Amino acid sequence: MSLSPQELSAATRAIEEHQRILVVCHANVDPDALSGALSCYELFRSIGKDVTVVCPDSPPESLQFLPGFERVSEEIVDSQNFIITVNLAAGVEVDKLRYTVEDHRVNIIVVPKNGRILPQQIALGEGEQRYDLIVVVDTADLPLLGSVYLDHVDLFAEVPVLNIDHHISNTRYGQLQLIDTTSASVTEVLYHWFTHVPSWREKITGDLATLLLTGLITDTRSFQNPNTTPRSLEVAAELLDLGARQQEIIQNIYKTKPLTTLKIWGRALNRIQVDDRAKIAWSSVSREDLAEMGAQSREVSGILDELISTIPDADVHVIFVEMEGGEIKASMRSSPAIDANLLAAQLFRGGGHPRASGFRLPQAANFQLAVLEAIQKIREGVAAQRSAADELPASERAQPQTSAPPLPSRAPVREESTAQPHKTASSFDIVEELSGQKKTTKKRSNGRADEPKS
Ligand SMILES: [Mn+2]
Repeated sequence: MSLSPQELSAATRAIEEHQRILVVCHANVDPDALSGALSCYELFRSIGKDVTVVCPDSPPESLQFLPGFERVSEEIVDSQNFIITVNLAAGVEVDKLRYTVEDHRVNIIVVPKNGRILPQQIALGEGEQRYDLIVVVDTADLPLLGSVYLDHVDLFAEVPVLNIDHHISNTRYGQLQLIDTTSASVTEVLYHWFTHVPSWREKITGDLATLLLTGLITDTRSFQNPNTTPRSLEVAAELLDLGARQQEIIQNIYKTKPLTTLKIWGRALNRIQVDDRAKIAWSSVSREDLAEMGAQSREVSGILDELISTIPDADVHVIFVEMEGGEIKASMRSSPAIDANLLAAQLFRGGGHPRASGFRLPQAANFQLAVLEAIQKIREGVAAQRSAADELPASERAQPQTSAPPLPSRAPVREESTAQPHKTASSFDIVEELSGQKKTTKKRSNGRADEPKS
């Protein structure tokens, strides 16, 4: 679904009519979300708005090259003015105003030039909100903002929300929406919007073009993912014309990895195992591996993509990581022939999307043995799905990937949700779920403090 001129001009009007704009993006931030938020910062600032960018957790260092990175704060400061009004009687003027703070009391001292001020002349009231518009980028649903939303539900209820996204799973929250599910990245949506307004188009600097191109490159995985459309390629070309620094993006996103990350990837790739008959490929990283390489479990994120590109023939790819605390975390991707969400849910009470899911296993005395037991279960689950599919008429079987419409990648995923309906997702949807054991889920209603990816 593309954007209508009405939607575009309603969003433009919202920006023009508001002054104090809060821009937020989802927890476990990815490059598209962050560069989308910073693109909004750049553009809204250039037309004279007060803009605050909040990202619920600290963005990865690899994104430090993004123009405006240092502007991002982690928390919303929603302190509000409290106003004490003194209604002056006719002819009374104020001479001096001072205040003192002592013992948790604020004393405001108003000295009139003449006449008197009586207690009944005083009125109290709340000042205006610190923000008058919230712009949410790349986020399919408000709870995916993590603490930024959960700790400030009132703010989101009181201030109008503009919801800008490209995920098919977007719940269409907010008073205004710019949702284009045919766009490969949220920055592609932003590009259409920014260039639709002639006076804004002129404001697209090399920095802004670089931000917009970053989201497009990363969400299409350098134009490799099936969500890449002819239009995305055109947008990329136009952004280069506008001065986007493509080499800088590639260098920072793809060519710069800490040595510890390379070492732990090497260990995991070295340990790939393949069951040719069941078409399952897996690898594992133990606590000892992490300690030996001086790596952290979140650095394992991204290996799954390597696994998929290394062994494209498998129907199921799984990576097991023994977390620092001993619990085992597994991430799984599947070809269209297998429902990864069903496997995770039925076998391990995990969940996710049909093509990308995750689950957890309790701490085990023998990590490798626990992995092999899990693989055995997956083997049985895969066999059960295949025989069920064989009983279906051909028309109801899973369609091959080539016939699927282009999908936005990297939906912020509620990986273990059971209440959510299955949503469509590309096979690259949850690249970062391995790093997702952060604080952002602390208030989840199901109380699983360690649940990944809010
Ligand atoms: Mn995105």
